[in-house]
Amino acid sequence: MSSKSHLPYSTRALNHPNPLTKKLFTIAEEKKSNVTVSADVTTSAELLDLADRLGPYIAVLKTHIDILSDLTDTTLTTLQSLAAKHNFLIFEDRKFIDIGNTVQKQYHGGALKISEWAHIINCAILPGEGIVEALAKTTEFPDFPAPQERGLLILAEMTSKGSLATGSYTERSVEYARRYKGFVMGFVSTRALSEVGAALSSDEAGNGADEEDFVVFTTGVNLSDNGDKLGQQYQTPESAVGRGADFIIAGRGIYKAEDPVEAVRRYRDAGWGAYLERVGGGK
Ligand code: S5P
Repeated sequence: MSSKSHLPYSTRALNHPNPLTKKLFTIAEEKKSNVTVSADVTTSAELLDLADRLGPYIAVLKTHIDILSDLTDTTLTTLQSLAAKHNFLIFEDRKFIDIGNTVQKQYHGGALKISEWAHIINCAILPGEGIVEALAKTTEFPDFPAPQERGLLILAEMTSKGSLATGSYTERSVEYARRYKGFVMGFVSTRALSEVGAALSSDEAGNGADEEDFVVFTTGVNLSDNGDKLGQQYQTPESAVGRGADFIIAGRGIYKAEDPVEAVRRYRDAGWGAYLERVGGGK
């Protein structure tokens, strides 16, 4: 199985079968940015301010919407307008992890109405294949908004010390991604998983592994720290992209900086430079 990470985003966008992945690569190319900012602030004002100021420099804005102390419908509609204004996608880092019947209700409807405003969501596969199937099937509900603009990342590895998402757990993540690749865009992982995928037999769904092109989002990216006191472990944008990240996710390195706009530009330059290096500098 060949990884597509040596190819430019524009080439990967060209014939990509998943419309949201295609859009994501197109945005990255247009904005010359592979940065996802993890906007882990706790008020709507801070979140919307960051979205507006950092919006021009990012491909994706990642939220933990349930940490906002004052979430309203206006927060969500304004966030959507800012995503349209600055051309970025919204990734709600809800990490669904429950039986199918429950995650469908958490994703579509409920207090957070995630399906209405988040282009990208993620899940952990601890419950088994059913969680991926249930989330994918939610997009077939008659009142599901814009199924072409919704996608899932499987959390195949974690950056925290002692993470148990390793070995066969990570292999299963790749296997489930292949079975539901109409909805699964790729992974949150610390590296490209093409080697892990190669270790598996070509999948039962009959999808040729050579044809697949999953996106890798790598979190735990920071230009100045090695980690925090609660087990987070960091790597640099260069290291993450070198290991196969297509999109780098940085939180505190950007939003806690004295000047978050200056910081996001540094992460963008570092991430883009590493990407150009990886694809041979030709683009
Ligand atoms: O393995 C992971 C997966 C995720 S999504 N490790 C992580 O740190 N995350 C998330 O990335 C985490 O929930 C947080 O929102 C962000 C990292 O933030 P930072 O401030 O440490 O850059």
